[in-house]
Amino acid sequence: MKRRRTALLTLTALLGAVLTALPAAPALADEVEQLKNGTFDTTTEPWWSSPNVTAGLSDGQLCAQVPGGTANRWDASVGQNDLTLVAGESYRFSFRANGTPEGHVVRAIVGLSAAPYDTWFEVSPQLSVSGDVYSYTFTAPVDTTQGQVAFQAGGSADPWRLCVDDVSLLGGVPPEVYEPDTGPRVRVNQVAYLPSGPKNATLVTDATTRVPWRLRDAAGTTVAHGWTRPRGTDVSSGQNVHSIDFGGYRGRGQGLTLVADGETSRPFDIGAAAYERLRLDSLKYYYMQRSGIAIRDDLRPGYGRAAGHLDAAPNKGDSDVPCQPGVCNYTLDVTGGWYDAGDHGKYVVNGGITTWELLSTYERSLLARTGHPGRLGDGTLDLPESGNKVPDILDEARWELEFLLKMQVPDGQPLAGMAHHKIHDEQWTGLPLLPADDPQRRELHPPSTQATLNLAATAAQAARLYRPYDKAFAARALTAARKAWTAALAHPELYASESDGVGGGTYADGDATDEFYWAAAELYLTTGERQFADHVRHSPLHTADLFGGLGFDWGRTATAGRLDLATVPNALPGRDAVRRSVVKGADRYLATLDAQPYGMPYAPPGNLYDWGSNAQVLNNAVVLATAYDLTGAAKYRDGAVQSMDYLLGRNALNMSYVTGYGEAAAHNQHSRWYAHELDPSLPAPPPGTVAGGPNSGIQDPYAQARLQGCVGQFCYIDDIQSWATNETAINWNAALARMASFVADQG
Ligand code: 9MR
Repeated sequence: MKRRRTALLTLTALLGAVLTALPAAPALADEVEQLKNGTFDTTTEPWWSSPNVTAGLSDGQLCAQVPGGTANRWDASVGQNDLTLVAGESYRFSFRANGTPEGHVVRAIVGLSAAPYDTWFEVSPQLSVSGDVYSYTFTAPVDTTQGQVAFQAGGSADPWRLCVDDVSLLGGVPPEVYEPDTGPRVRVNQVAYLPSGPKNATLVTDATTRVPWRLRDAAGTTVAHGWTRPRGTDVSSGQNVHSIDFGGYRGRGQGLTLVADGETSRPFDIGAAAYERLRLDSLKYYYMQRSGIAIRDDLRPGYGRAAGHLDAAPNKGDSDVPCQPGVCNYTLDVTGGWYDAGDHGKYVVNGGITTWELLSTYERSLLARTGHPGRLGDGTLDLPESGNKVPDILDEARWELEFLLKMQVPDGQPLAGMAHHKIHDEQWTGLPLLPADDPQRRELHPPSTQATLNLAATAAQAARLYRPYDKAFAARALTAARKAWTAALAHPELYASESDGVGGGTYADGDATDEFYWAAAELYLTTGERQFADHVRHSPLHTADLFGGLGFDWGRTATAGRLDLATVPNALPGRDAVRRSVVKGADRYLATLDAQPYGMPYAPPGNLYDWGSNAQVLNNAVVLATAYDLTGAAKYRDGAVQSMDYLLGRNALNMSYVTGYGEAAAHNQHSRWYAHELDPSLPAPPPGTVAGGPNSGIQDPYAQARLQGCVGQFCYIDDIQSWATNETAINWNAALARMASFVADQG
């Protein structure tokens, strides 16, 4: 485009003048353009376009006539291949773009030009007719000579015209400096404190001696005051902090604020209502993760969608799924279940721990002194099954249980009774992509010991919990659990491969001792049989300390068994020691929580926050909550309740990690269908969705470009592209549901 080029030349001339007058800036010397012909002065070579797109020169720009009626963004594209990118080097990707008619979205990406088409950077601006200039910096995660820049314009019902100009990919630029907006320095639970519960906050300050604080009601009247407690440098954030304890205040109210050091916190309530809502929202999430069923818009306004992975094109469907080549000679109907996370995969290991945590949320409501089964009863979750006289939480968990049962290798086949580790797409897909639009072939992956024991554990647990509602299902579940247990004993070391991670996550785990312990515990609790009690008592994990810095999760499942042995009535010899071990673990987490100025029961070794750290914080809180259920001692209840403050805003980023809860809350979780950030016509994640949270590994390129060198709590970014820090996942929401339900019960 002529006019723009003149402007650009003028800027270069100016810069040149400045540069001759000043010592040369070294960063600029290395900046190298990677694209050929991004200005389209006389030709569009060497840019390509997909066959359904007519592209050509128009007014010094590249313009593309995009057909209507395609499903995905990448179904209609223009781009340039054969780019060389260097791992760790930062690039400025800039372009000018316009779209007619107004408001169409283009997905601009830098990625791999060949399968599996990894995307290293993407943006999806909504274009105007007059056009805008877009400019971004990202850091390449790999070395490649097969890089690609592409503008993907498909997915529109109607045809439209896309024009781009001044497309540039400049290498050797300084990496982007990312400064999170952390708002006021007084950090509170932005949702609610319980009237009779602990009330703590954290102040980020340079002050080294105590400063006064005031608690104000919504009208601005001071209702309590006191002094902060200086805590020095907080390891988890690297900040100098004070803590504030305003637990002496027991009034109720809405819109309170805490003022200290000249800063006013975000508003919060004192009351239990929000936790009653969160208990249900965090559970209502599962219906929207369901595969194989249309989501009814009347039940989830704004979230209705077509059924995913039944057999309607372009889905290949989950009703007749073959194995990966060479793995088996049969196909299985594995329809149903929940999508794991932001992807369309379904994994037995993660499905297992998730189902366990939902079922134990229900089981706790039956057994604990503060449990209220009615709050999880029939009609509470607005499900298609509501009204069937079965508690809704059991209806929801059954959707997954039926899928887990389908993943068992049929009789007569090699490895009969084992469970396939997972089923997912042959290749990774991009975002956004509604489940019903996924065109990939689906494959069963080899059975694993861990998947088999996840099936055994949850099916055994289901057998005791569904018996009052559906005897036949309970019996079927127990038969499958026994069969899985026997098969796992016969194949105790069949592990999923670390390298089987194309098209879905690996969920690889090199140790099944914990799954054996957990499955034996559940089988024992349901049947009371000696063989299972013996396995439990002889497991090295029975007396091991399970309550370390990291919380339990899909790969560390022994705690699930230990907690249930402690809480579900049983006659295991030595059961008192089991109960004491949980209380001892809780003492450890209380000590951690007290030592942390942000008050969470989580201090991972080396301050290295793990993938899904938010769920680990929550699961450590579950240990505290269980110690309260076992002992009735208020300190454990208060510790469990206080742990929620961290999730809901009392943290270094001053944000709630739960959508719809708190004034500044995460809302861009990585998901192929709650992809509002990429496509305004899609919904954002539903209320009550927890983000994975700070992850020191920052495995995704988006986080890598912005969070290099991040300290603990700062290893998080609320962007849909950060799948390592900001995904939604069924196991993480289960930990949230478990804790929301506990806290609501304390109100
Ligand atoms: O939560 C999982 C984390 O613990 C693993 O380290 C990681 C890599 O295997 O995978 C995470 O789980 C993802 C899964 O593999 C695929 N679906 C999305 C899950 C959440 O990110």
